[in-house]
Amino acid sequence: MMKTEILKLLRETDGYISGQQISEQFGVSRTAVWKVIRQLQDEGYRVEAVRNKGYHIAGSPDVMTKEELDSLMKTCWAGRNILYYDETDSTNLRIRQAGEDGAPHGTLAVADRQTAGRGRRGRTWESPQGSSISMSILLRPQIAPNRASMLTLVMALSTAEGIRKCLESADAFQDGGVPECIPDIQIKWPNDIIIDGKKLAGILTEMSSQIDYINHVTVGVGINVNMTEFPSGIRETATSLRLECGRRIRRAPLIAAVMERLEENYEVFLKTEDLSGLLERYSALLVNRGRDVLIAGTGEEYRARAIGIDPTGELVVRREDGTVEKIYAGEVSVRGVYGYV
Ligand code: BT5
Repeated sequence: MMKTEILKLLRETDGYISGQQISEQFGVSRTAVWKVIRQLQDEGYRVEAVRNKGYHIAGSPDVMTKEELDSLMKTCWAGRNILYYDETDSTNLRIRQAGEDGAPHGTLAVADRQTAGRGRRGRTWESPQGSSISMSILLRPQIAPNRASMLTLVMALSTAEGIRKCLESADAFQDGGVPECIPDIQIKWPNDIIIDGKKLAGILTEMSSQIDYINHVTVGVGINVNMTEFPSGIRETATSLRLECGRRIRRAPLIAAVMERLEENYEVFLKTEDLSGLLERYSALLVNRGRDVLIAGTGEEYRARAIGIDPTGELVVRREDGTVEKIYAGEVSVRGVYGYV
């Protein structure tokens, strides 16, 4: 479609491109080009026209459709087969079903809104319409089932890196332009993405397996993008990119950026079937590192100093008596001693 092509050209051009150049490139009249530009403007794209210079795209709306996602995806397999829903119960459930129906590795379900978004252990996840990202990817790793929990950490790293990378590009913002400062995006082991002590995103990994064989894994990510307020239960602990950056963010490029990071990090993970190749980058983003944490969940609750993670993704902590222990994500929940982190 010419509209998609012209849009792509405008995005790829730094500065201005003349109507003449566009019409020559596509072999159409300048009036035809002008009509497409008008259509784009009607759809909300901020295309500026300057006499003697031409056209320039200053900002794009937050369109999240299958076409928009497909056009931005730069990966080989991650997010290459997209199932898009304006509304669904939970993208993790859609991917579990797709996995059972034989969908390919890398299939990605994206929803504008979830009616039954899920957290871990039966908790709920808020995913309101128009302002959040709810997505789940289908993975078919040929690894032992007891290694699958590490995929949560692979996704956490990819989400943090993808968000950061996206915020560095003008394409991320509805009004164009790059931000003056990018907030520190950190990881709270094992599955939360944090900005300034508040939860920006969460990850839920689920698996269908035999005793020694993985059928498939679903890794779901929820990201708070353009929300300006939260329900009372999470008002103190949740944040969004819009609240942190003060700007409206486009969701589609963000999804594409996370998929790009995931594809690369997943390949690194598969080489050793653990996190050794990702440890350095993960640890650099680990908000718990060097801090006291409260460990709860296996009966007794105790305080310890988090040291880092080991290559299998377990949190390494030192207890007050000096003994070093490893905490497996499935066993416990870790809370900061001072508030949420
Ligand atoms: C998580 O659980 O953080 C995993 C969230 C995974 C959500 C994605 S969205 C796509 C896919 N489809 C799904 O159905 N789920 C996945 P957990 O660590 O258990 O945290 C849940 C807790 O976070 C809740 O009990 C609330 O306190 C809080 N919470 C709920 N919604 C939130 C939000 N939008 N932002 C921040 N915190 C939230």
